[in-house]
Amino acid sequence: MTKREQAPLQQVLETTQPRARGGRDSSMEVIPAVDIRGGRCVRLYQGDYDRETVFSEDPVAMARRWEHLGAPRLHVVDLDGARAGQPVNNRVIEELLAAVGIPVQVAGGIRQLDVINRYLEMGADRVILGTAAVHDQPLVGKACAAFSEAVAVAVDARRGRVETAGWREASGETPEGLMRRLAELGVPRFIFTDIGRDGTLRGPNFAAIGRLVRAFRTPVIASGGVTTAEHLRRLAKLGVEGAIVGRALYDGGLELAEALAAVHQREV
Ligand code: AMZ
Repeated sequence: MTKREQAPLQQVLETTQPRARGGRDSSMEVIPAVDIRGGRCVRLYQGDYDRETVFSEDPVAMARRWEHLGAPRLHVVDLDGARAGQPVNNRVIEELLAAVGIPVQVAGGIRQLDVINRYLEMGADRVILGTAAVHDQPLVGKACAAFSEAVAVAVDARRGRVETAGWREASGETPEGLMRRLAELGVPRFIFTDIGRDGTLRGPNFAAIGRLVRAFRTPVIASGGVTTAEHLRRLAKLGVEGAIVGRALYDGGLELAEALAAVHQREV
């Protein structure tokens, strides 16, 4: 008997029906980002490798801290890996995965099936494909067939065009165009980042996020510029599945407890 057959009816209904939009917002996940470069926990400004702020020498301790403070999941990016096209900070990510009990999604430099496999074996809950989703769609198809829900695709756009390879190459493709093709391949989840907002504390691109959520039945996690509790409430109303928060939690004055409370109002 499969897990779904054993699940209570309510749960089955929730997982098989399209998400309710506008209102059913208490389930949005607030996901702290742990971006790793040179073994340290950093934030970049608009993804620019020359505009880095180091927040900790110890990404594993940082991950533990977010878990301790109640994060339901973590978003871990190997920034060197995204630029190099292969994992670079995989040792520290392996340590991090061993050190926390909450689900962790891992991104950056994941361009081959065996790399996906290794991260999943290390305990990653999901692996995220960015560049490969633009340039190697057969890989995305194979990954989704082999690992289904453990795969997600990052759609990272600047001024409405998707970028790859550490956000240093423009693809010319629109997020909608890319997502349409990938949804057909069976991608179970998208993570949309507005690069121009990322690390800026300027607020998310609500218009673009709203359009994508309405256009696709595939769940969308929003990223880039999320700074206040009000931003999180608005994202929840748009119907996103989760919101990744980076700089705001590190130096933008947003407490994780406040962020979690903003989207779990019925539970506080
Ligand atoms: O900040 C950056 N320059 C950056 C970044 N955060 N470049 C890539 N990334 C992230 C993407 C995605 O999660 O948002 O790396 C991942 C994609 O990596 P790859 O190697 O699959 O393109």
